[in-house]
Amino acid sequence: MSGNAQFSSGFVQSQELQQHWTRLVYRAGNTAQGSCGGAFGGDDLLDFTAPVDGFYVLSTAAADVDTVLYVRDAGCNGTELACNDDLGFDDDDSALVVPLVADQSVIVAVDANGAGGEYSLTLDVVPCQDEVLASLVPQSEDGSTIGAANVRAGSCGGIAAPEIAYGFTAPSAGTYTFDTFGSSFDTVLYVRDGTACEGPELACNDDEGGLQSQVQVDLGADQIVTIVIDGYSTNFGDYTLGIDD
Ligand SMILES: [Ca+2]
Ligand SMILES: [Ca+2]
Ligand SMILES: [Ca+2]
Ligand SMILES: [Ca+2]
Repeated sequence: MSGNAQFSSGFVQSQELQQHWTRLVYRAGNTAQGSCGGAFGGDDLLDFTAPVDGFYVLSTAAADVDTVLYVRDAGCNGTELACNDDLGFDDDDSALVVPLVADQSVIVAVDANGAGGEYSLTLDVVPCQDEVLASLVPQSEDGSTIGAANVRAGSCGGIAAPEIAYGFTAPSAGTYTFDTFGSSFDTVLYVRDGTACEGPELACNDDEGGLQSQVQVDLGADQIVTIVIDGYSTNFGDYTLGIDD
């Protein structure tokens, strides 16, 4: 465990919660492996405690190392939360997204298939809600998913497209309608219960009438939901989110 290093939470909380690490793994021992690889390669195990709730986006870049990246719950035999070997058929770097809650401790492992070597590790955090809307109806909100992160998906789509998530509190009990009518692209819309990054999905819709989306959900007074405007396939663009009761 000589390669073990401590992420400083205070350091991570600086600026935009973004970190870039460059480390040497070629002297690290082979102490761990992930479900997707790393059985025979030296590994670098990093303790990390999440400073805030969010989606943690981790990626490696290495010129001469076929990296394997995984995240486990803290402890020697912690449950694996995510594992990635290769970004693509011809790209042996690794990347993954794992939702964590504030103060959750995990081990970030950079492992290797074959020989170790120098790598850089990048850590970014995407909040569970990008913005919080006013608790009123009707309202509409204009925005864009251009350049947004792709860390979420609904049961009806959105795996490969960037998205924006809003927090919304129902001002009174009733049936609420959310839509993306007037948006410039093929949207996917879903609503999750609560403020957690991956709360239970209440509704998901791809197309309603045209390529835009509409869902209806019954909410109690002061119930908080997370509304996500995502895209079909890899689509992105300007949107209008409508909320009515
Ligand atoms: Ca290993
Ligand atoms: Ca790899
Ligand atoms: Ca998405
Ligand atoms: Ca659609």
